[in-house]
Amino acid sequence: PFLENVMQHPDFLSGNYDTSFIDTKPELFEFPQKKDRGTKLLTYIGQTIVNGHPGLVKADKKPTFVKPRIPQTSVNQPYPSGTKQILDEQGADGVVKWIQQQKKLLVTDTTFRDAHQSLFATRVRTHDLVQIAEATGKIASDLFSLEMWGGATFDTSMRFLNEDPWDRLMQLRAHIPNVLFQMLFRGANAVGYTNYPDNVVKKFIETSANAGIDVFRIFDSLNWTEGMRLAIESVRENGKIAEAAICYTGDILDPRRDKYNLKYYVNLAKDLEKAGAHILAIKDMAGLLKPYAAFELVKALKQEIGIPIHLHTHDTSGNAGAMLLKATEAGVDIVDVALSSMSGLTSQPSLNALVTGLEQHERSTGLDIDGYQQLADYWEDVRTYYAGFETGMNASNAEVYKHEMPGGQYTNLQQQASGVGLGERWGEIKEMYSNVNHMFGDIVKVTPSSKVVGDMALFMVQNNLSEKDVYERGDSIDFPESVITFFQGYLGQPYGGFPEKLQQTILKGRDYFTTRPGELLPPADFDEIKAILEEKLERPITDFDVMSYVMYPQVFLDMQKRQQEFGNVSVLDTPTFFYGLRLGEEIAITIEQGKTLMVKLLSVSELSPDGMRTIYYELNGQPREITLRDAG
Ligand code: 3PY
Ligand code: ZN
Repeated sequence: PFLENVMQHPDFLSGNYDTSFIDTKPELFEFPQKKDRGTKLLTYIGQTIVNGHPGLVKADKKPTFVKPRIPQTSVNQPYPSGTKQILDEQGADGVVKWIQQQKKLLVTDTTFRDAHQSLFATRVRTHDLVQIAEATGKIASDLFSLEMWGGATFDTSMRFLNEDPWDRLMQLRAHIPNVLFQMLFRGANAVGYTNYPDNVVKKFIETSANAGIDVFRIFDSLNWTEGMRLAIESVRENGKIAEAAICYTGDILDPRRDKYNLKYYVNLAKDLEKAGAHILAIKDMAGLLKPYAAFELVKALKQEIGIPIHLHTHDTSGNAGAMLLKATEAGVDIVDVALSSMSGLTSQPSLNALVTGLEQHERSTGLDIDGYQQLADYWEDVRTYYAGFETGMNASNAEVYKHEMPGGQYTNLQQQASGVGLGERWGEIKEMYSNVNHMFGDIVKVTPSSKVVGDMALFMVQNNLSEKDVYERGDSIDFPESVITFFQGYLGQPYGGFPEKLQQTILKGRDYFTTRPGELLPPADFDEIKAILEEKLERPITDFDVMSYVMYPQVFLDMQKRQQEFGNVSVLDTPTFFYGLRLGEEIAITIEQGKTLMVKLLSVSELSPDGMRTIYYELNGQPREITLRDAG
């Protein structure tokens, strides 16, 4: 009967993976008529001129931007060999051995993934990554790795940028053949927000390994090893590097916070080493690891485990630079940093500052600082394109030690709060976030568990509920869906278990998992999904499409629809993508190698009585017009 309940669960029926989702939503397949590529792009640009870009305040006029400085590297200059060659020639164990032979501190650059995820809502487009890819491969060849995929990028590239995440991965791989590519993988939640059946997790890893990922940083949002084993094994089976993470929360130096003490982390690390991790990651997603705590933690781990240690943090409090130095003294092998112009605050600390700060030290990184300055210059210019998505945080803030919100969640939750009219009560929400964490039994908070805490905090503030109200009147309260499924064990089991009374109050007799959801969820039928998509979309469907669909069915199909209407908008430069064109402006759009469209904006008509505007262009010298609705 339990399994039956699972199958009847609304989450399952609405389906993250099964094909019933397709049957219940025929409107998803009503596509607009086929048009040529030029018309589609003119429609997109016109739409952006008239109605602005979703999520951006509509500008009266397209802002002006400087042309990004791209470091000059010669096409004839070969790519220096790097860590990727070590993996290809000596395998994952060869890389581990190589790391252990290094005295210098090794460096991962997160600019391509976490830096922009944490600074401006994961909005960096493939276009801007590809422009700097060759220079990155040639200049940054002595990095340990580039973190460049996974986490929120998979979802956002489809949802907001109309881009295929797989295409980004393969384009970057083609331009950077020498440095290890690293992704963030949410264990049983893959790159989504809930547990997937085991065959989905395995297939996703296999597909990304084939497309170019070398290092998989695997974490579980509750530090539940059971949720990570399958991913670790699958990465190993694919000959890639399994980096398993302990997510850091609390404060090991504070005797009052004894749930997550040094012993807890050491035991977890030992479990992950036993489970087959090649590297251990310390994932400090909120930036709570204090400098002297880092020293103690890294020192203890170096004594207790035999695999290399890779440290990830966020600089929200402003303490992260100091923390990295203490971790370096304690013997950490690899650290995550971002190019200076993409560093600090909710992002990672600065690569350039770390590299120069450690010069002459016995563990100096040996990286060429002039080259990295050039890469930072490029990102300084490109970052201005995304100003409309910036967090608005101007200075570091040590309050993070109190609310413990991950770097990537802070501004999202703030947005969510404003969206439901609670912008004014942000202070209360932060405090409630901390209370909810306490009510939930002090849990690890990272995607997706952090979202559950955020949803509950918002819900309580919105409905003026205190903790006492929840216990006393909980039977008559409809809690948010994410909170219910969390207490049903859909994200796995928290350390120390669920608080029983609250679980009963929230579940109201519903069934719940005590084992791994992935074991019980029926496997996805990839062939069936492929066949149906092929029929409905009337085009050949790749394994990549199938995986995108399985992760985010609705988002994937919405994107297909927009692609039918607007074509491949990833060929547009970013200012045009966000702001359209200025009157009289002409751009060249390379739609495929050797095929360029010249597009010039001539004029935009007044609003017609039925709410339409006509945009007059020149396309390759010929007049063209597009008429569309002004949403007002
Ligand atoms: C993600 O899962 O996207 C994260 O960055 C978690 O820290
Ligand atoms: Zn992070």
